[in-house]
Amino acid sequence: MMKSRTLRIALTVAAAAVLAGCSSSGATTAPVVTTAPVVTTAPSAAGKVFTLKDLTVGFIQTGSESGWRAANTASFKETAATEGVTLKFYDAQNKLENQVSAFHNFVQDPSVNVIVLAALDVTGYDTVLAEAKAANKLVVLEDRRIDADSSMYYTYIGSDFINEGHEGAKAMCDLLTAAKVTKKNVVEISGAVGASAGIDRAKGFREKMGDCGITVTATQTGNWGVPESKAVMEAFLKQSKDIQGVFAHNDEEAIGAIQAIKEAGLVPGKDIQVVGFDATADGFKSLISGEMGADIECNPLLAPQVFDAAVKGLNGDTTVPKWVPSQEGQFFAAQGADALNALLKTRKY
Ligand code: GYE
Repeated sequence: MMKSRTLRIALTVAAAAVLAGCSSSGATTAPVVTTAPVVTTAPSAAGKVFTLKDLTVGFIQTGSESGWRAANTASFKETAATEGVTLKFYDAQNKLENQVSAFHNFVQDPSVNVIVLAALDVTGYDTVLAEAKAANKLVVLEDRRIDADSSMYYTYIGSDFINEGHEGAKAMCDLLTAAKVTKKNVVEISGAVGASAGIDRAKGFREKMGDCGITVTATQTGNWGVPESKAVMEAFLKQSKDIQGVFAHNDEEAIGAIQAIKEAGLVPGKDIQVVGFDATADGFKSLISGEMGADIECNPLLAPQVFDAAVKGLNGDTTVPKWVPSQEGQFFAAQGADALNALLKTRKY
């Protein structure tokens, strides 16, 4: 029996095909399965040199779950407007099946010559990736990696989340050492289940946490949001007050944990050390107040690199690596409010 999620995806693809069949003529046509011939836009059509203005990008975004995501979406909309790229933006509202059906529809759409995917999950795209390959549509992954053979997409532009996890563990070690605590019990508020950003940050953190004897005593998803993460931290504190640190997979989750810590009468940054990820403006404010001790940056401004790679791909350039890691750093409360405030003024997110 096909696993329910795979069945749901297959049904979604078939449904999208039927819908595609319906929408064009209005009259119901016989259900077509995804073998319908699609209009191909072979890259580097003979002699044509593609430029940014030739791009019609079908962009499949995860949703709007965080400050990081808002900055990532703005990067695509603003860069497209500046560079004259035609952007067909799709917000999947954090539903995998929505991403799969949008992907299918962009493969069917003859005007689209590049599909850009910010993947909600590491799996679930095999069918539509194969469709895109059959239709000779260029696919670029942005932000998050997927567990697919790299021959199924042109390139992936996004962060080294495992390295971010390493940096998070190192920062937590430094904070706990500076706090002179003997025990190093850390609770984890993880990202949405299935997302490579969360999976890899968790892996990276665990690869380095042994350096100072950290133990992860509890873990639960906060789905990248403040209210859900606050509730998770409240539950952790009810279970045990023997917590010295919080490893939160993004700034919203760290801010939720900070709210719960304060409502429990404890002092974040003193009684419990908090490490977050993204380094958005809200994350910076928590660093400046000293409630968050470290914020591991993750760069959302990826559109220029993605569009440049797409042009190279359409022009048949085979020199672009399969992964282009983002440039990013780390920020610490110890840098001091003045320095952090000065930095904050220079940042776009
Ligand atoms: O950390 C989080 C967002 O994929 C890097 O997704 C991104 C993550 C980011 O919701 O805030």
